[in-house]
Amino acid sequence: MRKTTLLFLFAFTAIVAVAQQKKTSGNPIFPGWYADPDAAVFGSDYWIYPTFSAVYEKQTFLDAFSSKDLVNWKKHDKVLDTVNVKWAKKAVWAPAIVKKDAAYYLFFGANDIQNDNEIGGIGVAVSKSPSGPFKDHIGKPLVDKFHNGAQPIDQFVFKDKDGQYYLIYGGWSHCNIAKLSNDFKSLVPFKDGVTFKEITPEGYVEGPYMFIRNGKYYFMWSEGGWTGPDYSVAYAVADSPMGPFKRIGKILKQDPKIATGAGHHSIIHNEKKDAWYIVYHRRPISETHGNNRATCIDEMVFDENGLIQPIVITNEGVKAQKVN
Ligand code: FUB
Repeated sequence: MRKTTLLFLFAFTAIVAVAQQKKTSGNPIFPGWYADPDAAVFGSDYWIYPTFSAVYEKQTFLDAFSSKDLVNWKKHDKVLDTVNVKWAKKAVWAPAIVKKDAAYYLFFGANDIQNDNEIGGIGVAVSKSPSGPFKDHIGKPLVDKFHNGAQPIDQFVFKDKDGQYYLIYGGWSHCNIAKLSNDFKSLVPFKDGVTFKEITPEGYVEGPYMFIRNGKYYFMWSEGGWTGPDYSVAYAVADSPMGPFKRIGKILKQDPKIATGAGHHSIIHNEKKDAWYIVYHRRPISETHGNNRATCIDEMVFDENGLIQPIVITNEGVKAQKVN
């Protein structure tokens, strides 16, 4: 065979390989150590806001990623930087994004406080664009103390059917729900005067997430230790965001042939196709270091009774899917 023919064949094979690769997202979906991914849909774009997974002292910013098809992702550097949040010094964790009216709000944990005497907790930053720059919304943490034993980290913002926004959060195996004020600058007590209501289900460790499907409230959380292989996700279903939440079972966990420590997730619902995706982090089988976590995506399927089927974690990820 002539050299030019060989070169042509080589180039053709490479092009076909790239084209085939592009048909699915692959897992991880973007390079780098990124954990605790919070996913959202804004207009015709998917967005993911993860934790930069590194030693606490280097966790002083948050990057974001956007995509039109779940396959090709664009990085947005430092959408939040602690330069714009005076009280946040380290351990900027587990972003939670929400769009309200004309603004984007990015909730985050910072400083990994161990007691009520330390400065830190859950903050909120605001921007006119999903790509930032996000600036501190209130100049101090929104939650800066332990309530009901919950470390103020791992926040999720949930919008109920009536338009009320709730902060659902908590580490150290306790989960609280609190009502957000309309301007997201404070928390509003419930009718009984209590501000923080504990909704911790059996097995809960951290990383709460909530969504509504067919009128039911699905509550999900992470179990196990985040630096180890047994990190995983379980869920419960209730008729109210306050629960009570009775644990149904685990739906995401390691597959030692693919990856370990699969947990701290969020959900994408493509309403047009009624397709559900779970976005989560996991540790490649070649890695054992706690921080070596990468962001992945797989399909989430319900059975006819509305129960979530165990997630099959893959190397392929998901097929291309536009928002509309
Ligand atoms: O990324 C730091 C911490 O690891 C998160 O806050 C936890 O949920 C765990 O994923």
